[in-house]
Amino acid sequence: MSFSVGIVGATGAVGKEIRQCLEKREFPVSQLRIFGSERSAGKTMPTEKYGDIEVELFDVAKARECDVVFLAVSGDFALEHAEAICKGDDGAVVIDNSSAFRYKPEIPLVVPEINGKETKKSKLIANPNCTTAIGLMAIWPLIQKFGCKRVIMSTYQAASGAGQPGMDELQDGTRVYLEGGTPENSIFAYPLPFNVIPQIDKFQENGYTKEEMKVTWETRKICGLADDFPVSCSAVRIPTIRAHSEVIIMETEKPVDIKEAQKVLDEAPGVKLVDNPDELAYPMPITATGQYDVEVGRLRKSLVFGDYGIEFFVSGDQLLRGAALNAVLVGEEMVSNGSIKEKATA
Ligand code: 11C
Repeated sequence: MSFSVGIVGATGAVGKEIRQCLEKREFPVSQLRIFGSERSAGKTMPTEKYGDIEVELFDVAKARECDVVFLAVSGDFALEHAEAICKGDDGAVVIDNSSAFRYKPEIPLVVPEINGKETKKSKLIANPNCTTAIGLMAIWPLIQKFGCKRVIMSTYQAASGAGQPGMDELQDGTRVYLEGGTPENSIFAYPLPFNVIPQIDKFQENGYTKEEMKVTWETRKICGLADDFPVSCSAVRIPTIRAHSEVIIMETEKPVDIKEAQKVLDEAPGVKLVDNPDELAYPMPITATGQYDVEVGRLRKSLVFGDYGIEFFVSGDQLLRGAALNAVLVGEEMVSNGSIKEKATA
């Protein structure tokens, strides 16, 4: 069985990675269709596996012809078109990377290794925020083993979270800075080279940013926790290119044995345990970049929560586990559970 697959936004940073994940993971594709704006329609996109593909001007009717469509576009675009693409028996499954549908109770928000079964409930699936998805790869196995009373996170987020323009602004600004100039900024609130910025997305009335609240809301929803389960995040932008890092502190219900925690994480899907301080082995953005697995290390008993707490460090590729890989894994799950179906051809 193989499927007609569409990507909307394939020229952006996440869209490119979705196409590459489909190729590398040998997603069963009978036809790959790339949809874009008037600016990119008619251009040719070379692909390794599927040859040269002409970018088609997006319209809902064409997207509906696909079996599954990956949206790597803005929330506004998704809000306008996603439901129309998947509506009815003859619509396509839609896997949306934006935050447009994440907080709607009827739309599954999925990390396949945690709540993949949710994909059976809807033809429209929301892909989580990158920071949430990366952190949960380690948090979820530990919740299952030790239970959890609260989670506190501090993040160190790469420029790629703001897409290709964010990565370009960091690289161009670094060159300017090293030549003695003053870098300009339009994507980030301040110049990012040689700086850290304690703001990602807009400030909310409670003093947290939208990015920080996304981590709270999404952790609760994906892990099936109570609506008031305590999860707090401080999100900080740092001048790295494409892997997010996170310090995570969990207060647990059961006492934590660090060796057991290491074993749990070593066996967890999507996780690479990198935890040998004697050899200076710990997660870093530079080693996590380009990897499917999220690196987890620096595991230690919490000085704050004693036996009932664990602290650790995580680095994961923002464009892969944080976006494209997770979306393609959702697609794979929906192929194997029969939620993505081949349309009958005339
Ligand atoms: C960042 N995490 O690093 C954000 C980008 O909710 O899909 C991801 C925005 C989202 O800037």
